[in-house]
Amino acid sequence: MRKETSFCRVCGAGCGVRLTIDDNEQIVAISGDRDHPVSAGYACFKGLQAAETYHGPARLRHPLKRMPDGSFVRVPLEQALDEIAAAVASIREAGDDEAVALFKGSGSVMTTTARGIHRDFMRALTSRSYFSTFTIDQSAKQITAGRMGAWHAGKDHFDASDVILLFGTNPLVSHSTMGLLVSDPTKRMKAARARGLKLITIDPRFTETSRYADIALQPHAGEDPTIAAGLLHIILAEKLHDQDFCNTYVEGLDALERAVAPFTPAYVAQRAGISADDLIATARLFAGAGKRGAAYSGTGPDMSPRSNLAEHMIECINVVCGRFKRAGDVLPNPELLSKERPWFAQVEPPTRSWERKGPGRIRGAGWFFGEKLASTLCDEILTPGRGQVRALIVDGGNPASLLPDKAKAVRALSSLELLVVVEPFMTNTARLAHYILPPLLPYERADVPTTFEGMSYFADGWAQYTKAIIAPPADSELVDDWYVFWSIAKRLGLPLNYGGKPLDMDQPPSNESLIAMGLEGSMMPLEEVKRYPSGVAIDPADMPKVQPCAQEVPARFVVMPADIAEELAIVANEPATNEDSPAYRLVARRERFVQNTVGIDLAGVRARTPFNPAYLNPEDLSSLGLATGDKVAIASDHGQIIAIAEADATLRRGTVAVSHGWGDVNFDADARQVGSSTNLLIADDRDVEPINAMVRMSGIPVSISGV
Ligand SMILES: Nc1nc2c(c(=O)[nH]1)N[C@H]1C(S)=C(S)[C@@H](COP(=O)(O)OP(=O)(O)OC[C@H]3O[C@@H](n4cnc5c(=O)[nH]c(N)nc54)[C@H](O)[C@@H]3O)O[C@H]1N2
Ligand SMILES: Nc1nc2c(c(=O)[nH]1)N[C@H]1C(S)=C(S)[C@@H](COP(=O)(O)OP(=O)(O)OC[C@H]3O[C@@H](n4cnc5c(=O)[nH]c(N)nc54)[C@H](O)[C@@H]3O)O[C@H]1N2
Ligand code: SF4
Ligand SMILES: [Mo]
Repeated sequence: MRKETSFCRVCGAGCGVRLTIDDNEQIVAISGDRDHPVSAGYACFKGLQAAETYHGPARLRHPLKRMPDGSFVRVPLEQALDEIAAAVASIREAGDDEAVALFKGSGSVMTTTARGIHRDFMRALTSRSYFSTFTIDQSAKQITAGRMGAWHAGKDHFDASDVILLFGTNPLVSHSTMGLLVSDPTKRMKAARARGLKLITIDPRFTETSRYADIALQPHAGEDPTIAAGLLHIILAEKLHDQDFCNTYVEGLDALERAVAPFTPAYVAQRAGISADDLIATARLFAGAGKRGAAYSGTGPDMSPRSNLAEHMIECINVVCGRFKRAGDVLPNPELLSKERPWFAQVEPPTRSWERKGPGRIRGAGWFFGEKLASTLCDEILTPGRGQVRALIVDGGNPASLLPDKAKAVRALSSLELLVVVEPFMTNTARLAHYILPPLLPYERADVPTTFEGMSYFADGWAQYTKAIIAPPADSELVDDWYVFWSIAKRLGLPLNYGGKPLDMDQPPSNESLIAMGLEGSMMPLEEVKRYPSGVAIDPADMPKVQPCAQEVPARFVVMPADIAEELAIVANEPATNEDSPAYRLVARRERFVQNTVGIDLAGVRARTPFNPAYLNPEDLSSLGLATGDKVAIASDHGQIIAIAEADATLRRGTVAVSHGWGDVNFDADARQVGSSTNLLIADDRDVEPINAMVRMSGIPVSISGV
């Protein structure tokens, strides 16, 4: 029996953990590590499922190959890689490099060496067919930065905030609001409230986070552009904005003021189904001289219709109020494992990088931050012609369950000439694969926490290194994710870089050497990080101070570019009605016990949450003549699903909340056994946003009936 220290990698929070491991290399206990500088003993339900994840019957332990009759047989790793490389080579022989694609899922984001090799692998193949979950998540944020500009030093820090405004994010459950609340969010929120933080949540649901709010608006889903425009209307009319900041850093304030003029409190209240007084109170609580603290958003606005517009208008609130770190402010959360960089009190001007790329082959959709758009993947596979995706490698993702239009996703993935899935479980996607290569799981390999190239994901500056603390199961043949890519490149005779630096293609590198390569020049050197097994926080004396604007002529935020003005005008001309037909809007939400589809296969998880219910306000439920546990049919203009109803008084009426990722590839399977898939309700080729082709994954009009 021994004790080991590491950090959890089920989600990006990276909580410190202590594991007790017996002489058979079995995890017998896991708990939060009290010595961790950030999580300080906290760990959530998902992270505590490690024993079953690593040693339970659902885990795949050998590479598998699908036979013509659909069954899977074990195949030695090197043979699988030989066959995969040969299939890739034969597809490339037609001279179309784009035919080989990669889908990066969230299950490889927390693996430093996997994340580090994906783009280099695609460069080696000279294929731009790189897809990830980024473009079915919150890429509206990057579009906003690309159209409006971004503040180099970032928003006001949580700890220095007087007030925080949250649009459609529930960090107390999701542990994931960028730079705001990640690990141990409830304790942190309580501490902030105790020191006087004011909190506003805007969410059709009175969420776990709303319990700490001074104001919790519960609007109709999909009205964030209206609500944000309404708040701007009040802020500018009542002169609650920061005029000095705007004078220096904002271009188009007058145009913004004119554009939000139609969004009167009465109009917004009517549309969003909230009270005008509450909207005014929200603007007054958030804005005003001398206050610090920013507006944040999550998947709510970024998945609903007009997500890019919503995100732009939300960020405009921060801009007109100047809620950014200013020169001389301390920046408590630099990424210690990224290269040290200065932070400036200045605007990074808009780049509109996507406009230089030209349209792609599906529906004229373009490229976005070096990626093709996830909502076009199915048609990239199904549409013949040059560039058609014929081979796909999925690393740590479950696109069969998580792409919009699940029926089409299953059809597309099933039609591939080669589907390789690097995946520890028999997921819906794995079932469709020609080869499944199960990876080592986090505690079986060395790692460092996720960094996002200098962006501050965490609310704190901290770092940790973990060695592999547990041996892989006896009689298993597992693979490091990066090794799959190295091995294929080697067999194809293609030189491979890692983080831009060439790799030895004769001898495989070690995981450790790749980690060291990735961290060259990091703010905190790897050797120093290794001295602290429980992790290390930045010394307050080393926290960087934001430097004054270094631009000769300060760049400005462009708050009302032509495309935004045009879209906002369309919204302003829509009638102020909230009479929905069909009667309900389906919203996306996260569940406490699973991380997307991670955990769905575990008995310990199923005991807590056997399926994903359709949550409805109890009054809606009784007006439908239904009760908790009844089957309901939910129909959109694209499809219909059967779900199990559950009363939830936290939802506003007219809203049905269902989490994503559940359901089988057999669409007739019993919802009580397998849950229900909202992606059967979502089209991937209409109701899409400009630029990122983001689909409508929340705020979906649906009708509901008993079955
Ligand atoms: N436990 C758990 N944690 C997770 C995940 C998980 O599956 N489970 N998933 C991870 C992933 S991949 C991500 S991207 C993050 C997401 O992190 P968050 O964005 O914080 O996700 P949610 O907790 O679903 O919060 C979104 C909220 O938006 C609300 N909402 C829905 N539609 C609208 C709308 O139109 N407008 C407004 N204002 N609100 C709306 C929902 O009611 C919900 O409360 O969470 C991560 N963390
Ligand atoms: N309708 C609807 N669709 C959605 C969403 C929604 O809210 N509604 N949310 C969207 C969002 S925000 C996201 S991020 C995506 C998520 O989409 P995905 O990232 O595709 O989904 P996950 O279920 O997180 O998949 C992670 C996979 O990685 C595997 N895995 C776990 N650990 C490891 C590891 O160490 N190595 C490897 N190789 N694999 C590992 C897991 O078993 C799992 O199958 O879904 C999107 N789709
Ligand atoms: S919050 Fe995330 S990192 Fe922390 S224990 Fe839970 S799953 Fe693991
Ligand atoms: Mo996500």
